[in-house]
Amino acid sequence: MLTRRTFCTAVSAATVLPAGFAQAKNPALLTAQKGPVQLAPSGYPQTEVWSYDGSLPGPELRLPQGARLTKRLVNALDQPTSIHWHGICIDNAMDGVAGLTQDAVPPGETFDYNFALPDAGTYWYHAHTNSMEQVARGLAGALIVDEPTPPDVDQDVVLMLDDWLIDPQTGQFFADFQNPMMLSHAGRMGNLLGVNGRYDYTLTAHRHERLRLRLINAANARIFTLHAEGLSGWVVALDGMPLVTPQPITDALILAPAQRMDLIVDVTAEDGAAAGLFIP
Ligand SMILES: [Cu+2]
Repeated sequence: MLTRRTFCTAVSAATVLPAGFAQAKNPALLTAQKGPVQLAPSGYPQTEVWSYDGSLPGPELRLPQGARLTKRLVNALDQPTSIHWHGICIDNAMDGVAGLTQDAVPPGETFDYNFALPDAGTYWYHAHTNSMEQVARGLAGALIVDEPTPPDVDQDVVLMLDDWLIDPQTGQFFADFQNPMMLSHAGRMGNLLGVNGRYDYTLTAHRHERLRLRLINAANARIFTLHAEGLSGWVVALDGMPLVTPQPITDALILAPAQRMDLIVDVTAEDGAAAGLFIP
């Protein structure tokens, strides 16, 4: 149905695509809600997604190391939900696993998350109630904790990889989230791949710029294999943990579901040439 290219950094003087998503109204709140977004290419119907604050992925939360994250989850869905803060060393009561560390938040109710962020790195947050469906419908976002002195780069960009299983006729998610055939094989694989909620995500960068790319695999089941082209650099962190010795990028980059990988890369492509991370 769609392009196999996940994203590219266009080194030509292209314009960055408009986000086109609503912004959070109240920064103290994180509202799980339903709403339409244009996930598939124009010409296809909009998709009714479940998201935080109406954007897919949810708002990028970025705080300094040592800060506290305080968010009131507002459940505007019509089923219970909760938020798990993936990879953070956290008070257990804040971990968001419904039935284990808290009760799921019923529709129309709220839950106050309030916890310290002891470690810098690339994390993410996602629903942890009926996760197979809620995460697949879009309830996820990036959580970035900045070092006191971050590496010197020209751009620091989150790239949230995902796939969605959408009926091209209706634009809606195929609703059999517990499909036995999928569960007993490789899991629920989408037919539409995207980055930061877009099937055609591009990032504008120029030759010799140094980029920190924070990859997050938000897909339920897909393992992403990416090849760097027109970029050279290192893997510098995995799952929020800085590597003692950065690893030069020589082979394919492989990200399992929920895995995170920080790259620092220099754009080596000539001006006007395409560069990026591609699925072979
Ligand atoms: Cu998780």
